[in-house]
Amino acid sequence: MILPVEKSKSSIRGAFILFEGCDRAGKSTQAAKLFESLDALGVPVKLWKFPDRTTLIGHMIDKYLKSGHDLDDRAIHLLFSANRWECKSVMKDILLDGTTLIVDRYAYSGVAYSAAKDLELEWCKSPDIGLLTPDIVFFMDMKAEEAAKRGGFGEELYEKKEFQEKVRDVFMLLKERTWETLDARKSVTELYEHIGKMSLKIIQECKGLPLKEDLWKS
Ligand code: DGP
Repeated sequence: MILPVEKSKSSIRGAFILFEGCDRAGKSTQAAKLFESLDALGVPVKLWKFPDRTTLIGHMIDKYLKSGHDLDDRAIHLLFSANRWECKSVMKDILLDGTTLIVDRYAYSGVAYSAAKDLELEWCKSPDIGLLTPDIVFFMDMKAEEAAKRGGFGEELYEKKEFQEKVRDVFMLLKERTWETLDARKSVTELYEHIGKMSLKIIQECKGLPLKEDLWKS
């Protein structure tokens, strides 16, 4: 008789690789490129994007971003955070299953965009305390005036030069040991060379390490 085998969790976990930065800095392009390259190498990998507009909370955020719907700044901040919390357990399972997760925006964007509206930094961080902690953050850095020259800038609510400059300033305050700041003006290929190498290194390093669920816990 063949007994059903319980799906065992691999002791080798995946890496949590995050891309952060202001609008039009090239995060999604690099995240997609990294996904394709790792997938082609046979590395188990998934791509995730925040805000995750596919969920109920994500639909509300999408409506807000597209219509400029009048919503209290703190209320929208909490919605963005709730959107990350509702995905936490699935993200955790993916990582513990040995799959690397490439994430396009996360809690750092949450804080940067809300603190740029003059909400207190510590208040902005608090709802995201205890989320999964990324193993590496590629911060795609670019001045707002450069980003504004790129296609599509200005289509959504936050895409105004002055506001983006404030967002960038807050990002700078959030930098941690795990951050790799990249000059987003460089070519896609040049940037990817570095990102690809660093990602393979971090995937190796994370294999035997426990998953961190201590974002901003002191
Ligand atoms: P994107 O789909 O990456 O272009 O993001 C849509 C917009 O939402 C963009 O202007 C950045 C902003 N954004 C992303 N995450 C958050 C967040 O957690 N909080 C706030 N307030 N804005 C965010």
